[in-house]
Amino acid sequence: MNLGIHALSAALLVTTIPAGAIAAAPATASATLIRSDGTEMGHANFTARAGGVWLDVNATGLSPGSHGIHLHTTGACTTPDFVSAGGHWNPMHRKHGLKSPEGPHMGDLPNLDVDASGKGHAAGLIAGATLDAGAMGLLDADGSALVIHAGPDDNMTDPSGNSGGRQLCGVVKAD
Ligand SMILES: [Cu+2]
Repeated sequence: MNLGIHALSAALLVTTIPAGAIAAAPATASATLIRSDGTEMGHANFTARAGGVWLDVNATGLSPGSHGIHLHTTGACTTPDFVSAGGHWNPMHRKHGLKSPEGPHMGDLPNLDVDASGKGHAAGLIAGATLDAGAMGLLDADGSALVIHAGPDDNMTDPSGNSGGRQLCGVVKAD
């Protein structure tokens, strides 16, 4: 009989804990954007949500106009050229370009609009991405990086959209 009473007590205990108290906090990550000399020029926040990862990015010191912006496959931003970040993050093995019938890369994002003061802000959902080390995770073994380019992405040309050199780079790091 004692065993039965203990089992019942345990069941009641579990059911009386509010659901919110045992739910994990939303996973977040961030990236500090640096330019070729290592100076900080912006910040990005990543938040896990249903259906993907929400990205919110603020950057400065860019030329006014449209700039390619992507998630790249390696979490390394070695100055001055940021080639260390590798190619676009592409876990689905598709071609580059939001307008490409064979695309896009998971890391392809809409061009960043930069105002006359050199500042740009963008926010949106990276559908299907996760903030973990899984197959669709931005925090896999070699990480990932957010890169902003000198020119606009034509949303078509594989593998990089002809968006020019890499101006800002930030390694995605779990908060
Ligand atoms: Cu890029």
